[in-house]
Amino acid sequence: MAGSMDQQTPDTQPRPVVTVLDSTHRAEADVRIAMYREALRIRLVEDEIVARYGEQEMRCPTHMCIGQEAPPVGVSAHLQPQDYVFSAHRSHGHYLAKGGDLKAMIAELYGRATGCASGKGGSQHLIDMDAGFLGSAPILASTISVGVGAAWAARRRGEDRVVAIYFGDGATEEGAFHEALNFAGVNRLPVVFVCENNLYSVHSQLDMRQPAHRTVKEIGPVHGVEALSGDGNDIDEVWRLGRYAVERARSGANPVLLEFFTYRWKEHCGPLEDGHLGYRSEEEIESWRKRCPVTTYAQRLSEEQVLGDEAAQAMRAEIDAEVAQAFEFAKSSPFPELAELDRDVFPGRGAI
Ligand SMILES: Cc1ncc(C[n+]2csc(CCOP(=O)(O)OP(=O)(O)O)c2C)c(N)n1
Ligand SMILES: [Mg+2]
Repeated sequence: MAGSMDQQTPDTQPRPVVTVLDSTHRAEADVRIAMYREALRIRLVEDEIVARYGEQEMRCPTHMCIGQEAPPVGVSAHLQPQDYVFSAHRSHGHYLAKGGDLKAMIAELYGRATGCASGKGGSQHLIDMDAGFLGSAPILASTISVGVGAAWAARRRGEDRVVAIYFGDGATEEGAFHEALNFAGVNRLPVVFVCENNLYSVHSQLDMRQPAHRTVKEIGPVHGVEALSGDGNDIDEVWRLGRYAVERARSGANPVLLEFFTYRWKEHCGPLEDGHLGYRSEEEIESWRKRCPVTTYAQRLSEEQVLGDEAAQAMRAEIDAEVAQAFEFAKSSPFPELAELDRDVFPGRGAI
């Protein structure tokens, strides 16, 4: 089956890959500053959602990515405008890092007509076709197979396009994940699978759900997908592994699975803290907070004299203004017309 498909595809000969995994390698200063800026921007957007969620004007379920800013920032730094990104329920960072429109995202959370899904999708259904963010959907692993399909289409059309697909550790327990990996591995599709392993699926620990001593990374090679893992709270490390993976994928050498260890600070869904629930300890939460991807990176850039205090403050003021404008835009936008209700919706049995 794989052989006959290969015969239909355009040239699939891998090109040489020049990137090496040198642990001392760092991005240029301007790229590191841009990555810090994007991580801070994601954090400040999330903080504002948290601050305003209780006003009950954002009525959609919302999964915060606070604490998990490094993977989207470090991977997207290597993506081109024509590349695609797919994501799942915890997708704000992925959308923003790929260049998704902030105003349209906030308007979507407020259910307004100016939202990126016309106000009908909410936080879990973000999309920005212009930015190459082809969408988030909360059915676990569903966008993994759609993303692999997009990579297959790109290959068949001879397009230079890498597809980055983000998902959590819980999604790796879905059959669709394994089928998608296998198909991408067999056909050497230009895909970077990015697993944000935050150790939990809702309130279940990883070691209650998956075999002891078998990491997510180890699933890659059995499906013909090269795999690497690293510190998902370290922007430089994510950048380094992301660079290797995107180049491997783009060259046609092979798809790559990246497993990044990171941590969600807030409750599974919503803006609150959840240490009192008892499924994880306050000590564990605190230990990860101390390794905040945004502040630790700010400190490193300051120590290495890449970013000075004044420039950092100016950057923050700029982002604060942008975030405030996005919320003003959302709140002053109209709700969708009633006629929007069944537009862009597939009619099923019993639909109006
Ligand atoms: C097929 C499917 N089963 C169950 C759910 C309910 N569900 C929503 S999020 C979630 C946990 C996902 O965990 P993970 O993939 O690790 O992502 P995280 O929330 O930790 O970022 C579950 C079980 C779902 N959305 N889809
Ligand atoms: Mg998880």
